[in-house]
Amino acid sequence: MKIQAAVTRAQGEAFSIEEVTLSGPKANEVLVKIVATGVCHTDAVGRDLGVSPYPIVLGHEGAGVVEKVGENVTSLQPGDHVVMSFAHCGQCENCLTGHPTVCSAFNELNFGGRMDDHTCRLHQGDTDLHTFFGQSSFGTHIVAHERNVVKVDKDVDLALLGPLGCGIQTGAGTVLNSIRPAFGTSIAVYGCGAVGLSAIMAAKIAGCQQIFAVDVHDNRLELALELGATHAFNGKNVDVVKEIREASGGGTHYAVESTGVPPVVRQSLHALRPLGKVAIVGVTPEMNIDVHNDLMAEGKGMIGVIEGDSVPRVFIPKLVEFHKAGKFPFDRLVKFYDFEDINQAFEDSANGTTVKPILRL
Ligand code: CXF
Repeated sequence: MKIQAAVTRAQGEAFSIEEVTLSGPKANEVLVKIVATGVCHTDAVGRDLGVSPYPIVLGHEGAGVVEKVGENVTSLQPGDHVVMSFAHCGQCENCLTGHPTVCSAFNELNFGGRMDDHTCRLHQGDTDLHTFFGQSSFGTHIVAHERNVVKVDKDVDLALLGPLGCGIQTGAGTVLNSIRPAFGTSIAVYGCGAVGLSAIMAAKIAGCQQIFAVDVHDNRLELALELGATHAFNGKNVDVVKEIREASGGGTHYAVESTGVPPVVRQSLHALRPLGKVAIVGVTPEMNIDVHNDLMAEGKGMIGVIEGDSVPRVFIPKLVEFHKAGKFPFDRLVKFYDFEDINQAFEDSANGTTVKPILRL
């Protein structure tokens, strides 16, 4: 079928919305009409840094309605409201033990540019357009493997839900699936973008008593306080480590580092109390930080968490329930854009004016 999709033809090029051909669904795949899709920093990485082959259709926070199912699909049917998440093989030991975010084929399936049968579903003439995260949601329709398609409640505005497939599940899952803070403990969240703010809302759900928000933008810190942070520090104005150590009585029990900025990663470790644990979520450039004293003299821990260590088909419906109950108001992070304004949405995300852009298709 002919669809409209935002094509990235070469590294660093602006998106161009064009007619392309979509084939499939093959066996175990579904065809989804996209209603809306979130914009995530990783899409900008895909556009600018050549992590996946070009030409490509990016986008990995799609939400839409199932139009057609391929052979052998048993868990979905036409008309279902769905959110697409990351691709995973479903067969390796990590997938089978409930950790598909560290699937042994994660990089190949999400960044390799092809579906799991090594072919593409998007084409222009004789040219294959590569796939991103097994979905390529910057288009009016997509084909995805059944496994990374999550059925969601029809009672919620579907246009809001795409970011649950990546950015929001990353922040919330890091707290609720990975760190699992004990009731009444303290946590510091570095970076108040979509990931950090989702971590803050999740820390409130988990019953953290002190939730420290750190950012360099006052408007984001204000939003963090409205969403559950108990303290907010602007890293441009204060010594964050000193302030957090003082206010928490010697450092926090936990931290989530979502900036990927090496000096901030260092702060997140230093502002922990002995035995404290920091989850690294932000993607960093090459980074050298001396962790020996924190780890070996104070027993601190540092772990990397991908996609919130989530099982999307289990975790995303739970986040939707919390949202319906008013306990996970992630709609506060969102600004909607028309699909044609995709380049503007990326610009607003990069300069910090919009926390989570969502494109309406
Ligand atoms: C990504 C972050 C970098 C590692 C792979 C998963 N998540 C969302 O964009």
